[in-house]
Amino acid sequence: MKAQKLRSLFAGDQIIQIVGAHDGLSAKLVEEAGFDGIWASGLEISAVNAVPDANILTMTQYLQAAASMDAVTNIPVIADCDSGYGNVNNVMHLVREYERNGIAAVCMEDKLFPKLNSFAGGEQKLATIEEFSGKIRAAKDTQRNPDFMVIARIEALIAGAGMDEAVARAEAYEESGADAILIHSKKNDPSEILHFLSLYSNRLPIILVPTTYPQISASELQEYGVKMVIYANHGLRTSIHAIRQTFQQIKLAGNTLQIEDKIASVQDVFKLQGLQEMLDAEDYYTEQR
Ligand code: SPV
Ligand code: MG
Repeated sequence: MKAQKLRSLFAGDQIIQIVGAHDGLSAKLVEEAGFDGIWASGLEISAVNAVPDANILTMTQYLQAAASMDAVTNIPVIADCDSGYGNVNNVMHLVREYERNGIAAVCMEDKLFPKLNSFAGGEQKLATIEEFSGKIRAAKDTQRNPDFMVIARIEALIAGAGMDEAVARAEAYEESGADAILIHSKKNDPSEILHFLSLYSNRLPIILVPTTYPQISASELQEYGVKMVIYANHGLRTSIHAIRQTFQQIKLAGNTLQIEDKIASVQDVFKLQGLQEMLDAEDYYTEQR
């Protein structure tokens, strides 16, 4: 059902805007803010476990986080599946499991396992075009619901492999049956991405993650024909900042008086937990009938 919803967003004329989350609560906040979908971010999920974004966690842990997001929201979840957690066998397994858990789309990147976050420096090791194309074909052959989407993420620009390589990969992944292309860049302006867009003929929908080039707006990206934008980690970074400030203020003041009106109320927490709905259901089902 959510896969169908996501397909219909792709068929519409508006740019799709989704936001990163790492659990049920952060996913609910994405939905509450009115976004189109949720990005089950590998960076966020690993960060809230305080481990690097480098496949330290297992597929099951990433899947559980994504499934918790899906369980409490009505908008589609797109799961960041890194490089597919292994080889084509792992890819087939992940597609079965993510699809079975209600996830609308999976995104896989053309790096080797274990992957390293694209902004982490270090060596970004690319899979060969043939190897990654095999993963896309395996994923597409495994899915059961035709609406489920497989997004191919190109890391050639991140790895310094050049524009020609990035375009060649987009064409190869399109050929392999990918439903959309995510082209990633770590440049601090959109020039590299705009150059890519001018060379790739946009046959598949294009997805961007403008973390390092935040100056370009969604409406400008829409004019360039971009179909989806992912604000991948802004909730996580907000919460780190806010929690740190609150804790420092409590430590300094020796009480919580100054921060009480700056933080969410307990009633707000209850609302996000669906407390009233639970109590209403309890009354309804325990009434004498
Ligand atoms: C994530 O959110 O985990 C992503 C986006 O994959 S990035 O951190 O930019 O690689
Ligand atoms: Mg990631």
